[in-house]
Amino acid sequence: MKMTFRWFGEDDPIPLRYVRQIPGVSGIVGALYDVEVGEAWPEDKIARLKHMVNQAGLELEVIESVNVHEDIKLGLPSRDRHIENYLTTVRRLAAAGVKVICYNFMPVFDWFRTDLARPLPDGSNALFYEAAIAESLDPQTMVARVARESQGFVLPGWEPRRLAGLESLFEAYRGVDAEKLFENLGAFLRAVVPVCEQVGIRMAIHPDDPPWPLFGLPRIVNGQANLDRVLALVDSPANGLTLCSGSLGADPQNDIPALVRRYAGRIPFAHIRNIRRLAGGDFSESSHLSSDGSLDLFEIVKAYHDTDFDGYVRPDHGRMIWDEKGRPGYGLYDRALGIAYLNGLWEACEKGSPGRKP
Ligand SMILES: [Mn+2]
Repeated sequence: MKMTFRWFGEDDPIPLRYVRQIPGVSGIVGALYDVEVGEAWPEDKIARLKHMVNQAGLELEVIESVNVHEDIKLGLPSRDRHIENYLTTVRRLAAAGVKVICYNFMPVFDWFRTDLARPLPDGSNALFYEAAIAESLDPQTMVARVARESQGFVLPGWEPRRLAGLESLFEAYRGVDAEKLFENLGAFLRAVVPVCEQVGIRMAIHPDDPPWPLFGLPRIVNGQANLDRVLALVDSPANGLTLCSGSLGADPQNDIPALVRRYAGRIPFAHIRNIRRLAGGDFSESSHLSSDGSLDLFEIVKAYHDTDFDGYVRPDHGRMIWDEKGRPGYGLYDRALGIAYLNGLWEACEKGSPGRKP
């Protein structure tokens, strides 16, 4: 297991030297945030990011995300040009030493919450999903709400550029149901995975978050049956999952330790965090501690350990604690606490296993 930490580049309020001081962290999960989705990532910008990260004593082996242009998800004729650009980016990232590319295939919206700073009983705050609000608001209002609550930061997946022309995007998705979306994902993977195999990159699709349809848009990366299908689209280790416990775990049907065991060998990247499921489909993000949420983090880490997981891990999101100001979900303190806890669980698994190395 290689422990990593997501970092948003030079405008991230968390300096890399702080990240370097979190015990056990070997690398950054990074991205270029100033390249238009669908364009090829320039070599000099990749090199600059890598240099910054390496200078801090950290590795840059995981990219989250290289976003997929909506034309590819929609299956428009213009997708070919965007896929070509995607392949150029894949080759350039491989040349820079990147091993895993996380991406998602969610129409229009990326992850979705109704509150970015819902107070918790201990005085901290966290991302929160309230089903009644999600079901009653229109997409435009929702986008405005997220922008208002984001503390002045641009949130990954909610870049204003990406959400420009929301109405025409919704219009374009009218004819795209889950089957069509699967078809379009298949076409994308059949083009991208062979190149990844050649250059030593593993693609890792992030589940839909939350794992159910929103605003009438289809979602197809949300549970065992569909994950089986995604992996079967191209049967290769280079077609893998970012197994996100918090995203999939919002649906009580998803048994995370069982999914970890089922997909062993096809999980190059693990997001491990907890959530607390509430009545009516609501859920709150929580600290990583098992007793603070609905997921058993020990059983999840044990499933990775039992299946000889040797991929990358990140603590995904954290709460905002100790009056920290930052990107919702992406403060330093609670993510660092999450890492310390995951390290502890992993060490306990190592030393508790019979036949462990001395
Ligand atoms: Mn995640």
